[in-house]
Amino acid sequence: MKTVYLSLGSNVGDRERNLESGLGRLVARDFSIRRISSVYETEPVDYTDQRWFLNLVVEAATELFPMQLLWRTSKVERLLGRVRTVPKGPRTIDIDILFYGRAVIRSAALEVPHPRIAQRRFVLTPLAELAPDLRHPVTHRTIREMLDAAPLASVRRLPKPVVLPIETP
Ligand code: PH2
Ligand code: MG
Ligand code: MG
Repeated sequence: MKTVYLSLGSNVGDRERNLESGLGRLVARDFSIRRISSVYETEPVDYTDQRWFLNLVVEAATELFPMQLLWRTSKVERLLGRVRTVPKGPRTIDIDILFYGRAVIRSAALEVPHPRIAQRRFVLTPLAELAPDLRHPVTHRTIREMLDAAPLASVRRLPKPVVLPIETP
């Protein structure tokens, strides 16, 4: 069983509902969600001419291997009707693998830890709620240290948590 951290983001349609249904569809016998951060409304970065995002981070336990986990997250993105148009542009749901235990993977299909964690407050802020002392396996910096050094960008915590849909037995 590995502990993994995933980042979810949505900026198209009913953003909150997209996050909830994305979480619900990830869950299976081989993937269980342990903790969910607050939801943040975040200023778009990289490609800035788009709607603000809702972002959150989850901690999960999984028996899936990294590529199997990537197939699962891609499947959920497709199920929610994600269409790839502009790179880093609007999306109904984006699910990124941030950390997979302490594994370091650098392949064409998958890079873990996610290569842009240290630059992204929309990832670091929710992640710091769950695991402020988690260390990056390559740079050895903690989440809190990365957050303190990250470029400024607006992230606002929303008061209402997302609700994980009840699992069907
Ligand atoms: N995702 C991106 C690019 N920019 N900006 C915010 N605020 N939130 C995101 O999830 C996001 C982004 C590419 O995946
Ligand atoms: Mg992304
Ligand atoms: Mg992605």
